[in-house]
Amino acid sequence: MEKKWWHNKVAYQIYPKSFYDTNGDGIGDINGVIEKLDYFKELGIDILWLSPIYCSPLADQGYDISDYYNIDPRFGTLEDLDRLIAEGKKRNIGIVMDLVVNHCSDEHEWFKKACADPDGEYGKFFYIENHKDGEPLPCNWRSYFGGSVWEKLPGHDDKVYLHVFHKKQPDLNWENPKLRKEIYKMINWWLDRGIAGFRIDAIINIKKKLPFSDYPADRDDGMTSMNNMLAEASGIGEFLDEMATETFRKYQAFSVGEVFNEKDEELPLFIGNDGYFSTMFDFSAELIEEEMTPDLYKNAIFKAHERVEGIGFLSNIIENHDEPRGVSRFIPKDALSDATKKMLAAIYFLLPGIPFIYQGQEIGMENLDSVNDLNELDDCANADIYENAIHEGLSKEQALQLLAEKSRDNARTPFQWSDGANAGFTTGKPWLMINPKYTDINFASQKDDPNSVWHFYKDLIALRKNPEYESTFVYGKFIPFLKRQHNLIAYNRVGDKHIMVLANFQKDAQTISLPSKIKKVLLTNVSKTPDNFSSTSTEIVLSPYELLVVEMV
Ligand code: TEU
Ligand code: CA
Repeated sequence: MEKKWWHNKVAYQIYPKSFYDTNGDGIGDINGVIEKLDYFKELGIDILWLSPIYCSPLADQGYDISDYYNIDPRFGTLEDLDRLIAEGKKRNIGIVMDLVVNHCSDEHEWFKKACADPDGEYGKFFYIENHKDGEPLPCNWRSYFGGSVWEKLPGHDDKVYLHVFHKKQPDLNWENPKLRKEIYKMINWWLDRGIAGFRIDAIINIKKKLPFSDYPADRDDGMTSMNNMLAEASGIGEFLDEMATETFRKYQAFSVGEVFNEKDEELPLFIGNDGYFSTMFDFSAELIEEEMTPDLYKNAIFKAHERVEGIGFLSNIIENHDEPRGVSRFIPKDALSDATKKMLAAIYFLLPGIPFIYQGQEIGMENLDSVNDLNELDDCANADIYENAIHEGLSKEQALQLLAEKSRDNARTPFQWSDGANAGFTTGKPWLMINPKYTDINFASQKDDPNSVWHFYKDLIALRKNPEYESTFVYGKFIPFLKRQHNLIAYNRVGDKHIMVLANFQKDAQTISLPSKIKKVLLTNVSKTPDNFSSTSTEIVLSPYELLVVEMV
């Protein structure tokens, strides 16, 4: 594998609206990120990915962009962003923007022009079809947020436009070379401004199976999940290769794709040497539909990494702004503690690939315990989850409970800086409720406690970057250990050094036989001290939920 500058980096996702508010309007801002740059420096972060801050009506929290060349005034100005880029550079922190190009906002000038003249140049930037009332729609695809993907084109009773997400997110027509050129121009404009790269949103959706056609209904609304269409759409590689050549490759830019349905044979094209992207997220654990167990989690992440071994780098996460909190999802409720949060952190963080931390994860932020009313929350995806639950026969209370477990808002409540007013996030009224757990879980209470979750993350990053071990963590082989042993998540990283990660994911102790003796304990979730392991045998007993990261003889 060719070495690239991003291989040894640690990345962090900021959800700007909920990160830190500096002017008291209840909305996090770019200045808030600048103020906290030393926080990231101290933690050891190299790359900061900012969820969208472009001009937007915020129908889908900025994933609906109305001007790709400017910053939404609620987040700041272009000058603020330039300052962030410059201040980041001083600290060796690269800024990564979110690239949302499957769709734009219906308030973007392209869409306004398309509405004014659907047959003109900008009409061809979108998917606009003729449709008369009473006739079937062009196809029965269900949008990701519920309801048909088709919506009446404003001002034209006889036309509809396609939106696979919210109706305020019309899909851009990638089949049109003029549109593609506009996108590449915009990407390069940002790269010229000095950003380190992009996270590429919802990119698998840019290739549609045409002509539009129905798939078998999978709910009694007569519609079909987008996945059915995506499984049949082929040819996305031409778009992605062109985009990479016209943009990222010219700049050696970092690019991380939101991709989750690639076929085995496509992997080298996506993330191999000079692939379409530098890396893509590993969503294998997030996609598990059954009730979560340690074994399911292990099998998913191990399989994902065995699959890309020798080909390229995955980006590892336990959560993002679209998921409930990782600790609430992957750790059984009765076992949720600082110790298990640390265990989960080490398991995913020391896998091959690029570790991403999502804002608040490093202090162990959890899901909401309950939701009293739909209005307490914000996300445009909530209504579909709620209504579908009611439709399936759940009570109102059960449907709200489901949202407390599944809503994307779990990850979007403001960062818990302290146990003070509004968790120290704002002096004003926060745009979204603060998670009531902020009095227990907050940064201020953890920063001086060497046994806190926050310090564990700091230690984890420092360990991965320790010159003695770095090449093993970055380029060492990944070899699962005792893969079939129930509730044990264990693997070897083998390079210049032999390192093992051993996690006993259960409430009983568990005995294992190691391939050799332990030379040194590098990290544990039980106590901070042991430098030399006293064990003289290769058989060790892991206590309940014990994590050990060790160097082997
Ligand atoms: O998400 C794309 C995506 O496919 C899903 O994770 C999606 O959020 C989910 O199915 C809806 O419940 C990206 C962004 O990460 C997400 O925040 C945006 O809403 C979406 O694209 C549209 O831009
Ligand atoms: Ca603000």
